[in-house]
Amino acid sequence: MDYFLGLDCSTQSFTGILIDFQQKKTIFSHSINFDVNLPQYGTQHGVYTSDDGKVVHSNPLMWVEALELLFTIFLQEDLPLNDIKLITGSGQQHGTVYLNKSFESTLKNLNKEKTLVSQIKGAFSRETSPVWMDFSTTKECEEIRNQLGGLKSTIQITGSNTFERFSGPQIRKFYKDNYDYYAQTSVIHLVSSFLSSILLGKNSPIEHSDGAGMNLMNIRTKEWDNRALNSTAPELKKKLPPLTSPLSIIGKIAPFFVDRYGFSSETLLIPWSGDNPSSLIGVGLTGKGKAAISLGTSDTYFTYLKDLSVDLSGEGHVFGAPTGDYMGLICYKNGSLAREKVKDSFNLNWTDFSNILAKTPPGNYGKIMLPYFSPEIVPLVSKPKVHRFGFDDTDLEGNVRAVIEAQFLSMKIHSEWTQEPPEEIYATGGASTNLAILKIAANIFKTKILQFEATNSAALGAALRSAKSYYNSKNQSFDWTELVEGFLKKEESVIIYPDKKYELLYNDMLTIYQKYEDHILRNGEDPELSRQNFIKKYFKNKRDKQS
Ligand code: XUL
Repeated sequence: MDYFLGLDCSTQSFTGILIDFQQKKTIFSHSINFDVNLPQYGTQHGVYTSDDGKVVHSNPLMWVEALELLFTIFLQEDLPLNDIKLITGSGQQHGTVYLNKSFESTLKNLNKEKTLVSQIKGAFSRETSPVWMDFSTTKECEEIRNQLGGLKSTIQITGSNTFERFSGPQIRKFYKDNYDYYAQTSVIHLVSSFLSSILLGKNSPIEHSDGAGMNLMNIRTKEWDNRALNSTAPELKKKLPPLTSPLSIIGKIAPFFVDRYGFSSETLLIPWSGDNPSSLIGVGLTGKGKAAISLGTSDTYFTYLKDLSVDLSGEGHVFGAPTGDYMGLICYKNGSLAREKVKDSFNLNWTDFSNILAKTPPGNYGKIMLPYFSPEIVPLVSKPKVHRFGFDDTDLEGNVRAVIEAQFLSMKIHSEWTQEPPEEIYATGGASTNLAILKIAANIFKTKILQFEATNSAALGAALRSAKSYYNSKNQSFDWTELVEGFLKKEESVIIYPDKKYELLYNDMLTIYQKYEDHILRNGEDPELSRQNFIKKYFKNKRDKQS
C-alpha cells in the first residue's frame, strides 16, 4: 500500500491529509484550529498582535503541540501510519524560529513517554516567532536594500524587494534589538524547516522554494548570498541550515514518532516547503497559461514560471517551485480577515454575505473601497485606513460588494507583471468555497475559474510532493501533471465562467480603481469625475442609481 502524508502549518490551523496513491484518493483529512483547539496559547486568529498592529508573532510550541494533537487523532482513527512511505509538509512562509544550542541534542534524545512540547520547550532562544503578518521592520528593509545597492539590485539578487515580513529584515531587527538573544541563537529556521527538523530528529535543511522568501538566498544560484547575509546580521551563515532542492530525501522519521505513534521506521522525509509553493502543486499549476488564487488568511495570486522573470517594480515576488522551476506571487494581508471584518460589522453570516453579493450589481453603483483594514503589502500601505467613495460604513450592501470587488480589482492590476493573462484560474483556500465571491473574481479577471473539492491545496500539495519524490527514488518517474490530475479530478470541478456583458464595465472600473490608488497613495488627481461618469454610464436608470 502506498500512502503519503501531507501536513500544513498555516496561520490559523494545522492540517494533515493522508492519500492512497494507487486508489487516487484522500483517505483522511483533519485540521486543528489554533484558537479553538489550543486555547491555552491565547492566540487570536493564530497570532499575537501588538496594539499598533505592526508586531505579529506566533508560538512555535503551539505548532508542535498541534502536530502532536493531529498524530494522536490519527492514532484514535486507527489510520495505517505504518504504511506511509514518505511525509512532508508546508508552512506559512517567511516566519522564523530561533533555537539555542540544546535544540539538536534534545531532538536526538526524545523520550517516547513524554510529550514533544514538554521536551523541547527549553530549546528556544526566542519564545515567539515573527510571522508573515508582521509589519515592524520597515527600517531594516531600507537598510538591507541600501546595502544591496538599491531596489533593482535587491530584486535581481534575491527575487524580491525587501519586505517587512521577509526573514532577512526580521532577523536583522532581532539582532539589532536583542543582541544577547541573537548571540545565543545557534540555528534560525523557517516555520517549514523547523517542523521538518522535528520529524527528522535533527536540523533539517531549508528547501529552495521557501528559502526564496527570505531576502537571503540568491534566486539564480539558489545558494545563500554572502552580500545579503552580510547586509542582514553578523555570523548569520553559521546560524542558517543548508539549502537543498525540494524533492531531496533528507532522512527517515525520528524513532520518537515510530515508538510513540507507530509510524514505520522506514518512513522517508523530504524537506517541508512554503504553503504557497506547496499549493502550486496542490492546485496543479505545473505548466504555463494558468494561475491560482488562494483565498485564506492571506490572499495570494500565483503562477508557475518556467524561466526566472522578476518584477522590477518591486511589488511581486519570485519564489522557487517544487518542480525545480519558479513561481511568481503577490500577497495581500487584507484577505479573509478583511472579509470577516465587513461580515461581522453588520452581524452577517456567510450565507447572508453571499446573498448580498448575488443581488447587488457588478460595479456596485460606483461605490469604491480601498480596503486597508490592516497595513497592506500590495500596494504598500503602512498606515491602515479604509477609504470609501460614494458610500459610508453604514451601507450594508455597498460594503459587502465593495470589499470583494476591491480585492479582485487590486489583484488584477497588481498581478499583470507575472505573465500573459491566464487562460484559466484555479481557486483554493477557505473562501474558495464561496461561489458568489468566485463569480466576481471571474468577471474581473475575464477568465474562467475552477473550484476544486479540496480547499487545503497546501497539505494536498505536500502529499503529492511526497509521492513524486518517493517514486523518483524508485526510478518510477511520474510526470507532475499526470500525478496531480488524478487527485484534482479537474473534470469534476465546478467552473465559473465570466459574463461577457460586464467586460466593459470592469475595464472602466479597473481604470478608476487604479486612479483611486494613485490618488490616495501617491497624491494623484482625484478621480471623482471619472466615478460620476461611470455611474452615469452604467447606472443611468434612476431606480438603479444609489449615489
Ligand atoms: C506569501 C505570504 C503568505 C504566507 C501565509 O508571501 O506571506 O501567503 O505564506 O500563508
